[in-house]
Amino acid sequence: MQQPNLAPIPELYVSYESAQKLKVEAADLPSWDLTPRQICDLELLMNGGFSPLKGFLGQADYDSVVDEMRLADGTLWPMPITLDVPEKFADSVESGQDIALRDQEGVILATMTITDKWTPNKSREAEKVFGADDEAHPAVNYLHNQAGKVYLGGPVTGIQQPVHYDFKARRDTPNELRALFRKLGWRRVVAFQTRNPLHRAHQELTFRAAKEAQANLLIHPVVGMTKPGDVDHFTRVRCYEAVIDKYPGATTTLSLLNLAMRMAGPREAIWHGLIRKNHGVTHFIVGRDHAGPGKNSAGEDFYGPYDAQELFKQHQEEMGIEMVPFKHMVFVQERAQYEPADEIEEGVTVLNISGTELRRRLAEGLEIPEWFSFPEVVKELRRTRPPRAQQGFTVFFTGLSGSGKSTIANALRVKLMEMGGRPVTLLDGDIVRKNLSSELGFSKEHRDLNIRRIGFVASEITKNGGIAICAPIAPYATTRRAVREEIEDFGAFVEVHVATSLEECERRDRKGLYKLAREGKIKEFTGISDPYDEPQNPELRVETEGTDVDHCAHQVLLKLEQMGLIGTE
Ligand code: PPS
Repeated sequence: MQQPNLAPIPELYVSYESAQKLKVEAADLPSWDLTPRQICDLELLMNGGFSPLKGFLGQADYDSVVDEMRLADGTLWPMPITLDVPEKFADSVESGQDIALRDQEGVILATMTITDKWTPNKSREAEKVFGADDEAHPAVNYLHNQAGKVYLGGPVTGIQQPVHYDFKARRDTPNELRALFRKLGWRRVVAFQTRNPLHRAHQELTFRAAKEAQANLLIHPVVGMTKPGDVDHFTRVRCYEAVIDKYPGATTTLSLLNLAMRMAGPREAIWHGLIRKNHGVTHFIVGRDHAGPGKNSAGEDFYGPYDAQELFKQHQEEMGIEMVPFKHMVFVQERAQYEPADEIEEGVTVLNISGTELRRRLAEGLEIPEWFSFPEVVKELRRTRPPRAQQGFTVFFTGLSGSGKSTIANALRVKLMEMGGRPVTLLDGDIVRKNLSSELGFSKEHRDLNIRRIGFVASEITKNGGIAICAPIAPYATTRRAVREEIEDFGAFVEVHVATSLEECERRDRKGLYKLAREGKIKEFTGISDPYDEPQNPELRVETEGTDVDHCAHQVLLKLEQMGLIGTE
């Protein structure tokens, strides 16, 4: 079973001449601008990474994949690869019709013949594929809050690969990797999937895995989409390039995979294995909590730590790729080396630094010992993640109209400017609505757009090392979460709930709006005729009743200090 078949795998591209012709014809077709996740999926569909899929799943295949982890013809395939679109676009196209699939700049990458159009039961998909209909799971959150309502399915005709400007030489299609393995004479190859920087423990375990499997090693990190909050792939690739030199020469290679992960644990492990098989790999490392999404909304793990290994083991024969189970490696101080945790006798000193502890040390500028990582890797991580006191961040006030958000935000702005060091920008609800969002009203759609615009500006400020203070009502939890995710890629997001009660806001009625809302003269007024989702876990909740503004602003400052975002001196 480990004998590789390194013959080329079928791709969905047409010849260069046909592609040129098709591109011209496709310009007249209805066209769909692919989302970043769909672009990743399309790339792997077209280059054979998702073989045997020939396009986005139709309804029969979708139902069968969701229920049975198999295509309708019985072939093992664990992940629904679907083209989700909004109802408006779905209503404008029919089964039997061809559509053009474009990237975000409008370049036509492929055409698709629509064979199926349906409205999926997303809760069922969440339960079956991700194990729970719980939006704490990033893919379930995506499914409910980002993906369109309707799915289109049908075969894809590939015109060109998505364009990448970064690390071109490190990206390989399945056929390019197959050709490389043929050329190098690599008959057994073990792949390591990762979305994190490699530290010494990973290097040790991958090296051991390769020795055990008597195979060469492919470091195959995901650079498409990973878990929100992960280290960006630019930094990671620089880290991988530093680590690749630590392996014995000519045993190991590095290639980047433009996959959009779903964090689906056991199902994801099977999916990852099939993708690697398509890339000409014979063995695949499955670790503890493979592609784990973190905790659910009850604070528990979504999957058991070895569920992925179990499921993989059951299917590896059929998949034609063998699992090398991940050994949890720890550092034994007395012997100054990494060893599998389950092989260590009592009484020796075991050292370990968790991901959380590493982030804390980076955030606080603390030492990261050489036994844990390579100096080159630590240097890259420190460049990207300077100590928190030097990073940009966003303070996001949310609360009812008249709760005191703007007043506290203003006081905070002045105090932060007094301290100096970083530029401070206030994006107050009213100011934003005068400038950035002057054409918007208060429908759900418009409020979402308003908050997303604020989030976009705040994320740019945060990325560039500034402080953004936002003070809109931001009544919807899902929109606040989306903004948080966007900003946390670059720095801290500090949500402050200004928890003044509706009764008190109405009693103050500083702008006379509550009266008008009660009289029905203002429609969709937050708290009266439009909902406000109270934040469940804000970084800080401030009560304004019986407390002066200065004190509230001071509470925020203390929180920022406690989070290491501002200096104490
Ligand atoms: S949102 O929901 O976050 O987009 O709202 P925001 O941009 O913060 O704007 C809120 C200010 O607009 C005034 N206003 C209303 N608020 C809520 N609902 C309705 N229908 C509405 N119409 C006008 C109100 O003065 C809010 O100001 P603040 O500063 O919150 O008191």
